[in-house]
Amino acid sequence: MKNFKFTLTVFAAALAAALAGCSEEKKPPPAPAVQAPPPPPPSIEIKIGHVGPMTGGIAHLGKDNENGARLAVEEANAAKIKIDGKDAKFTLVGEDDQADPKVGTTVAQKLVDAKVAGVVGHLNSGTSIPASTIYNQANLPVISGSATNPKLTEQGFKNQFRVVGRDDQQGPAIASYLAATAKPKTVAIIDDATAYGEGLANEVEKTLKGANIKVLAREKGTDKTTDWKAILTKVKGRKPDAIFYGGMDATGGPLIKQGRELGIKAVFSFGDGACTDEMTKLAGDAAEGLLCSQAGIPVAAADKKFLENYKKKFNADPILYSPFTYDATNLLIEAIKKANSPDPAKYLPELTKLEYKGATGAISFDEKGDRRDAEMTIFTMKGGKIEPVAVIKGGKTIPIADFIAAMAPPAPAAAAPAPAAPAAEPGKEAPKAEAPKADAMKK
Ligand code: ABU
Repeated sequence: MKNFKFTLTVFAAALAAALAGCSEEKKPPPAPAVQAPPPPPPSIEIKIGHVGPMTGGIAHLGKDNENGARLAVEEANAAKIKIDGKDAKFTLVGEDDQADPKVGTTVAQKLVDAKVAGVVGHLNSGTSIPASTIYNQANLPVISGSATNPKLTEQGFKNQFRVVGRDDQQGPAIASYLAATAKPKTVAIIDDATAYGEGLANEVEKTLKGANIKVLAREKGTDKTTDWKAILTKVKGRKPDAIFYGGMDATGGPLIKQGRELGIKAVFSFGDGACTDEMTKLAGDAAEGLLCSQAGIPVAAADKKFLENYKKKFNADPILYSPFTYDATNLLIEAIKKANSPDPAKYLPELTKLEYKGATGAISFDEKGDRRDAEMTIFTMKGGKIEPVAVIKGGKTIPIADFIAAMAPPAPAAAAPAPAAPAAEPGKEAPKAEAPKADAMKK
């Protein structure tokens, strides 16, 4: 019995040990140590300011300018640029200056306080000039894609640039073309009393007088005038052969419409601010035959990729100066890349010496901050569309088809016969007028 008990005890102990062993084997393996996710790569936010009128009569132009800047910022983010070893995240800080000089200075200060790295704008000369003092005090680089009054870059500010031409180029260009094509004996000049409208009208007057054309007494409205009948009635009585208006499309449209309604037969001509297809919406058939100018290449001659991407993103075609604000934004980004820093003190020296191939052609700045060798384009309104006729560059007048062909990239070497130039406006007639004289180009 004793032996049996002993045997049973030994058996129970062995069984317990075996069971214990079994249960140890079935235990799940120890959980691996939880690993912390890798830290996100260091990033840097770089703010770019854009200013223009987002409300009021020329909000369509302000929005067009802002779209150009926005497209450039989005493309830069997609390109995953690194600045100082960090992922650069560009953001566009948009402001509305309402095309009002006072509001312009207020929003300029707002952008300085927001610590933007640079500014694209303003659209108007009348806002750009007073705002430039604020940007200059903050040593903040600013590039306008549309302001054409010479004073902007005549103040000796090292931080101020523009990527369009100046009105002391544009005035002689449109006045010479008007003189050559319409051959007027007398011209009436009206302006909107803004820095741009009045300044451009003065340049036109100088050139016409230089060509021995009689310039009649100046008439003035404002940048909000839409009822021009009293002024036009006075002008009609003076029987001008041509009328030049210095102002924007929102006021130029009613002006030409009411002029025709009053029976004025004179040739109308406008500057860049009123050289848009908007004229058709505002004036209808009355705008046919309008002569006008832009202080740069025509939109149709801008880089094809830019035109496609703009259309894709905004479901609309660029109106006037968005290819230029696109380039202005890219110039800021390029200089930041070259300096490897968004600090204006570090990248401003890079900006001044950039040689950049933009959507509007080759860009570099002279010592004043003006675009070197800026083009001027002459347009006529035909069938409800403003159509480029000729580009004036370096004192030479180039028929538009030749200019667009020269802008197009060369055909690949192995390609079959080169396709016709990607003409925005194929088969356009070369200008029949004699070319404006090279010496009419002041700058
Ligand atoms: N250059 C046309 C419109 C902008 C400006 O005021 O200069």
